[in-house]
Amino acid sequence: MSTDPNCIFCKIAAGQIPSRKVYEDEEILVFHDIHPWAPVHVLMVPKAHIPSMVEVGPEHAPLLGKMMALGPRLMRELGVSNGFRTIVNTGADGGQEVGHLHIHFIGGPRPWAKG
Ligand code: DGP
Repeated sequence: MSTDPNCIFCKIAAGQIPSRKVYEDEEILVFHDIHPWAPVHVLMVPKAHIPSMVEVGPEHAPLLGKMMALGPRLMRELGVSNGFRTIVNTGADGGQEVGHLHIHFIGGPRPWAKG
């Protein structure tokens, strides 16, 4: 499995930087975002260093499918019962700040709702 020694999320996956873990298996780590936008805001990352969605290929399809299927289960376990938002920021213009593929799962009252 490829990792990047300079990557924050690789360091979190390796246990070198602490995080509030929600879920972990051999391929995937889920932890609370350090700057939550809502009562529940977790990040799901592959343990392998994939910089962004741009680098995702057909070989990653099983992993990404597993990630998408896992999200709703974890949100339910975290007490989210009224829906949630999923976001994948990609590249500079996509607002991606950390160069390691991650899916935001954001649940609870909607901070983005107007009015
Ligand atoms: P993005 O803009 O999509 O690249 O979002 C990166 C998110 O990662 C942002 O919401 C803050 C979060 N984040 C950055 N550094 C850390 C960290 O060291 N620990 C945790 N738990 N979250 C982090």
